[in-house]
Amino acid sequence: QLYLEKLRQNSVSEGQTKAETHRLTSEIERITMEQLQYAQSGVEDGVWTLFAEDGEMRMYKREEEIDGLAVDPLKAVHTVKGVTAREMCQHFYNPDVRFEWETTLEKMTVLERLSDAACVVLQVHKKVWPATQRDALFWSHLRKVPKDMCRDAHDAWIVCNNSTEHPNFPSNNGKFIRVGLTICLMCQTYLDSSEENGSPPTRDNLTCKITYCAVVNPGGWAPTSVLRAVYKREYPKFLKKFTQYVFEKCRDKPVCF
Ligand code: 6CM
Repeated sequence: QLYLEKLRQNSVSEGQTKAETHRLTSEIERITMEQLQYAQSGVEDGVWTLFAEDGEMRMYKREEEIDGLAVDPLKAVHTVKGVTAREMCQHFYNPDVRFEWETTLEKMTVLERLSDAACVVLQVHKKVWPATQRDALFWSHLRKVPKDMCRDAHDAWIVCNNSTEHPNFPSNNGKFIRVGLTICLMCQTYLDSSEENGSPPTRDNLTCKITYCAVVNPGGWAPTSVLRAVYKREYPKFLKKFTQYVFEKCRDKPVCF
């Protein structure tokens, strides 16, 4: 409760998002905080297996099954220079730009705008042979991380996406199988020594540390080998493409903290 109060005060005093309440407020607060702690915990415990590496990017997974379906948790870390945590997270959250970087999508509908930093989205993903096509219905929330939870970073932001239900769009209605998901993108901005010199930071002085966590339940039959092959190909492709997209989009714009 204390923590939730701190978050509300933080978002109001920062002047970014109004502390509006709506039917999903408490669920969103709880799961976003859980995801923040999960994202901040390390991958050095011997439980995670490195499966992809490219430059600064590292992707880890844990192989897990529920009722014979692979639900492998994924955790990825990456470092990108020249962008802030806020810029990264805003582009991940904003449904209006999703088709500019998300390559697995066929259709996306914003079902509800709960506040200026929370919405409910229905997505239809491209079909992967030989499995039934999937859809996903989830709330999405963008949030600045309270200063005392940023550790050594200048600032930190998080986006959390989590499955939900909507009476007008029931799951598994014939055409698609609904996936279940809990996904977060947590980004931290680091400044180099320019701050100490007293000059305002430029893009050359910024580094963004990115942590992406995903647990996706395929929701119904999908061959495990195909699923793992799809994830092995798609997650690195997504993170590289998305971070490059944000870098390009922001490079000629004023820095946004
Ligand atoms: O996080 C990512 N994208 C966000 C915005 O779209 C959002 C995405 C959620 C959907 C993730 C589920 C994708 C399922 C794709 C179909 C699976 C096929 C199963 C059949 C295989 C035999 O959080 C980036 C998501 C990158 C996904 C690889």
